[in-house]
Amino acid sequence: VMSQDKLNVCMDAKHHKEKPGPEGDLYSQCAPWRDNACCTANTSTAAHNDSSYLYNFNWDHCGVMSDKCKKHFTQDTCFYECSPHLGPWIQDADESWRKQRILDVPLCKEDCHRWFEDCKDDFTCKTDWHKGWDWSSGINKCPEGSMCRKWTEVYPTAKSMCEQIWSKSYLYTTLPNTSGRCMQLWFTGTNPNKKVAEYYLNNAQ
Ligand code: FOL
Repeated sequence: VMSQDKLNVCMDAKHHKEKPGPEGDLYSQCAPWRDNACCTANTSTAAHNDSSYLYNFNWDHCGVMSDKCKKHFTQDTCFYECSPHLGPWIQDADESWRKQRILDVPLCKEDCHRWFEDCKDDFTCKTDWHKGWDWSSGINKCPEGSMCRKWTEVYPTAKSMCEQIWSKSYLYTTLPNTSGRCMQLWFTGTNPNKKVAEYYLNNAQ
């Protein structure tokens, strides 16, 4: 049935596989997705590299990003590239680099808050990291006229960061990991997000 499709799919985007499946050898922080993934092993390795071929994205656009902050961006990349349970939130996108995107994925409170806590001493020049960079050098630099500012000046709250950084990929929630009603970027063992996707599929938002 149609709703079964949505439980186990990959979005039509830049590096996603056509269909999810086992990979066996996903790298480091992407390893939790190895039993069923939308990313290849190569994508999982690239997810851990600075300015990788995935998007040539430069985390260090306002000085070197701290390791404790960067590990959350690596985890976000694993989640974005590897998750096979994003069906309820996949939308068509009008973008040059992907046909589909995710919108308003309900993120567990813990993941959003830890990400914000670990990044709040870093710096950035933009609120929406999807658009408006200077790509003239091949990697993104801060556009002319923008200034590097403290993280907390750009994002006053964890909510503002989680929702704005990837143009509403995530919806901030106050739901805890244990609720089964929010998606987790960080997990070990069985992927807890399958049941969450099932819930939202059967209880249309
Ligand atoms: N993580 C999550 N959770 N959601 C995402 O949508 C997501 N997307 C990326 C990485 N992690 C994600 C991909 N990031 C550009 C910038 C960032 C990016 C992909 C592409 C980029 O080329 N921006 C151009 C505009 C390109 C266009 O729209 O044609 C720019 O103006 O800076």
